[in-house]
Amino acid sequence: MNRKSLFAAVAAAFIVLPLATALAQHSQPSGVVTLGDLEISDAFARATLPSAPVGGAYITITNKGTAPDTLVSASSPAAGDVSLHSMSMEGNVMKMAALPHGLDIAPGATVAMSPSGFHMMFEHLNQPFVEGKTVPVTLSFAKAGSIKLDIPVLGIAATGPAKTSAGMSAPAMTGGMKGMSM
Ligand SMILES: [Cu+2]
Repeated sequence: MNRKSLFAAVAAAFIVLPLATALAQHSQPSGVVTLGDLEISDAFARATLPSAPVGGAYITITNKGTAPDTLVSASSPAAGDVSLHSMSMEGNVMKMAALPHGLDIAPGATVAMSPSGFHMMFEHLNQPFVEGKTVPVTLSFAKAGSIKLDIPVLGIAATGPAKTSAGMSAPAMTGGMKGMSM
């Protein structure tokens, strides 16, 4: 190898390495996942107490396309039933309701689930959600189709995905699910 081709090889290594790192980050569960025109990001679930019958998980969906789409359903081998819920304050009480037609994502819109808003509700858990583990979930969209995610489980009072800013917390929900009525 002469000096010129050695230089080329070293230069190539420096160009390729950052690219490989970027690709590796792209496929991590906490990163952005693309499904058709949709980008799914910021997935997290809350750890549950050993005897808790329900758990919650949250994702952010961005519709980069020009047509509306709908998250129709979610399912998981970790729970007997997964449903899509909304949450709203009624006086001092959190009211939770199933979304009868699923969760709409308008073209260009970003819908961020959170413990104080839209969420995926896991009922009849087969086992507790353990911090540091993941929960497998299959999401079905009306247009984009289906995708399986492994959602990272954070702390029992997590209010946002890992590395989120402190200002993103939801003060109304601190202290767990107290004051919530179905
Ligand atoms: Cu719920």
